[in-house]
Amino acid sequence: MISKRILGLALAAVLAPASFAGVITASVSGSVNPVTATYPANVTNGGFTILGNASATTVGDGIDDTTTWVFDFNGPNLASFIASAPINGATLKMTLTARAAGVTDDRLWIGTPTQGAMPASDPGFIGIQNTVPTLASLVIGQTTDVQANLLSVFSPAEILDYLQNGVFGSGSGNIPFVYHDDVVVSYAELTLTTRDAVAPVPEPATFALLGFGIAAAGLYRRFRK
Ligand SMILES: [Ca+2]
Ligand SMILES: [Ca+2]
Repeated sequence: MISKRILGLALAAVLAPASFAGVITASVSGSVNPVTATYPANVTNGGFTILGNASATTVGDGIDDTTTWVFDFNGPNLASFIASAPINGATLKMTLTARAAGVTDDRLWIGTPTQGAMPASDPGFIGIQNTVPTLASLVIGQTTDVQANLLSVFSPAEILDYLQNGVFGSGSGNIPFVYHDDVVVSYAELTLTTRDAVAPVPEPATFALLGFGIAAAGLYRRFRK
């Protein structure tokens, strides 16, 4: 019978490759049908905060809304990830439900709404229509997964700077986003990679490693006797 300690050693042997520093992911989730409120009240939709404005007072309906969120990368892998820079991949995935025809000129930027409602001159501004080719084909009322390569807009050094130092007072390890304005954002995920990124270990190999770990632990125990 394997003691808890030996099993722990075996699991550590299996988990060591998985704690690799070359990939970090942060995500935020919410409902595709948030509750609504009346401006100036905000709507909390899971990890998203939805802001309205004085000319379109229903907040949370996905029409002329400003949706904000923070990707929080703080955790045990952040320091080792930063040490493994330069960043060579920054993939943003979002689940969007289009609510109005104006979706085709929607915009997304890194920052906070306190920077202004739609800071087209902000260095962090992304013309999402240029980075998400599927945006122009979004169908009103339909929920669609879209993807953007942030390295087509930002340099690896800029992404690293945002990650290390925060953006507009967000604090290090945090990258805040703003989406404006004619969708409900129900999911957002940002995955950052460095050259050290490796493919996940397939399950059969994991089991093989687990077996190896248990065998190694057994040998170690026998050796100590
Ligand atoms: Ca609205
Ligand atoms: Ca729009």
